[in-house]
Amino acid sequence: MLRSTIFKSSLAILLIVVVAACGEQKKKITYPETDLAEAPLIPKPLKVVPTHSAFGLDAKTAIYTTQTDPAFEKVGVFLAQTIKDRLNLDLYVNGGTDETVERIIFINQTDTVGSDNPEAYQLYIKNDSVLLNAKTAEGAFRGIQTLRQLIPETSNDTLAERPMWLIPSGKIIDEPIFEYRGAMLDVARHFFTVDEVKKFIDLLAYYKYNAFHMHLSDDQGWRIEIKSWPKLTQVGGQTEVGGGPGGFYTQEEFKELVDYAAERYIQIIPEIDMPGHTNAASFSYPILDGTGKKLRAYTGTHVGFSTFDARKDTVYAFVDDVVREIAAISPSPFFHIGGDESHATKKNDYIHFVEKVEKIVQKHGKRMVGWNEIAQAKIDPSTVVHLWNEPHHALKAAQNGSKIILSPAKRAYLDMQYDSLSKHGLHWAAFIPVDSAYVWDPATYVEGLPRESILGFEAPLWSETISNSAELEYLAFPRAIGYAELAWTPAEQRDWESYRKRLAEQTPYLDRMNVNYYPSKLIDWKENKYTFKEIEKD
Ligand code: TNX
Repeated sequence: MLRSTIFKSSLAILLIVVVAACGEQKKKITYPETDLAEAPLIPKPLKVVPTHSAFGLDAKTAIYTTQTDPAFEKVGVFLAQTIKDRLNLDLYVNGGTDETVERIIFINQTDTVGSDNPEAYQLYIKNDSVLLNAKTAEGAFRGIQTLRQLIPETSNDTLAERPMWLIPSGKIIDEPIFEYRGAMLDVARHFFTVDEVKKFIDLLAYYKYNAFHMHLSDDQGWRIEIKSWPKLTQVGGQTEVGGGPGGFYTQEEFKELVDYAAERYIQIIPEIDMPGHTNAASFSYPILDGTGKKLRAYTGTHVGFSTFDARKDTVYAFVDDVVREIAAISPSPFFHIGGDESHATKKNDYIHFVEKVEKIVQKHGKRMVGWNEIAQAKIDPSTVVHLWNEPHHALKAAQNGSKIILSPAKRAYLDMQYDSLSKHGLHWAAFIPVDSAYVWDPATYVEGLPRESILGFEAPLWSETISNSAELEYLAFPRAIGYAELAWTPAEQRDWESYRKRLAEQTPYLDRMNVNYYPSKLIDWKENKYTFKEIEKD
C-alpha cells in the first residue's frame, strides 16, 4: 500500500515511489508549452519562475500532507473539497494505492521556507508532482489558494484517457507585505444572514484575506445575542435601515461564523460601536442613554445623534458584560470598540469613556481597536487605531507606539459609488472607480507614518444602501479583489495594466460563485481564456 510507505517515508522517498509508478505513463504525455508568469493570479505573488511545462491534474492525482500536524491534513482536505466541487474529481487525501495514484500534490510542513512570515509558502510545480512548502498551516492555506487559481477552466482531454487540467509548471515564492489584510461588513444598518456572510468569507479567502471585521451594532440595530442583556436583540435586533425586519446572530451562530472563517485562516474581529452609534442599545435599555431625549427605534441613515452616558456606572457594567460574553466566543486577539462620530458625547466624557473601556477590553484578554477618534484619549501602545478620515489622529497614536490599520475612506471604502450612475452606495468621501481603488499605496498614503507602525489594510463595506448578497457583491466586487493585492503584493510589483488583465480573467471564478460583480467598463472582462491548447497524443 502506498499509504504505509507515506507514513514511514520522507518526501524524497515518496516522490521516487510515485514518479517510478508513473514512469510509463509519463512518456506518453507531451505537455503543451505554458507560462506560469502569465497566469492570472491575484494577489500577484512575490516571485514566479516559469519552466514552461505542466502538471496534469486528473483523477489519478492524490493529495498528501505532513501528518504530524493535523492542521496540514485539514488544508489538504479543503483543497480536495474545492477540486471536488469544481471538477468533480474525488482525490485521496493521505490515502490511495499504487493503482489509483499516478501523481501527487504534497503539502509539506518545513521550517526552511526562507522567511519568518507565518503566511509564506513556496510552490514547486513539476510534471508529476506539486510540492507546497510552508512553515505553518496558514501559509499552506494561502498556497492552496494560488493552486486553485492556477487550475484552468477547461481540461485537455487529448492528453490522457481521462480529463486532465494542466497547471503551468515552475516555482512560486510568496508572502504578504501586511500581517493584517481585512474587509469589514456592516451588518447593523442592514442585517446579513449567516449564509450571506459565509459566502463573502469564501470569496475573501480565495484572494488571501486574513481578517473579517463585523460591525455588529449601530443606531439602527444590535446584531449579536448578549445573554445578560436579552432586550438588545429582542428589541434592538428587530430594526434596520428602511424599516425592514432586521435580525441578529445567536451566540451559536456567531461561533459558527468564527469557525467557518477560522477554517479559512480568517479571524473575525467583532465591533460594538460606542459611545455614539448606540441608539439601538439605548432604545432597548434606556438606562444607558446619555442624550436625555425621547428614545425611539431609528431606521434612517443620519449619524452622530446618540450617546451612552459616560458618567454612569451601569454603562460600564453593561460594557463589561458585553465584552466578556463576546470575548468568550471570539478567538481573535482584537476587540473593536468603534468610537467614531460620537458627536453627541462631550469631549471630556468621550475621553473618559475610551480610557475606561480600554481597561475593560484588556481585562477580558483582548487588544482594543477603535476608529481614529480614540487617539484623542490617552490610549495604551497595545491599542490599535483604525484610520478612516483624520490622519493626524493616526500619526499621534503611532508616535505613542500604537499600530495602525489603514482604511482611508476616499480610497478604501467599499460603500462608495463607482461613479454617479452606480446603483448602490454613497459618495460623501469620493466616487471610487476600479482604477482609483487600485492605483495608490496604503503604506505611503499617510505622510510621515512609519512603515513599522502599520498593522495592515482594511476595506470597510457600510450597508446603508445594501441589504442582500447581490447588492453587497455589486459594491465589494471587483474592488475587494484589488484591495487584496494592495495588502499582499509589494508596491514595486503592482501595475494597473497587469492587474486589469488578470482581473478580467476572474470572470469564470466569479460566475461560478454566482457573484454579482459590477462590470466596470475599465476592464475587458474575459471568459474561459485561461486554458491551454489541446495537443495531439503521440
Ligand atoms: C462613516 S467610517 C461612518 C459610518 C457610515 C459610513 C458611510 C466610520 C467610522 N463611520 O457610520 O456608515 O461613514 O460611508
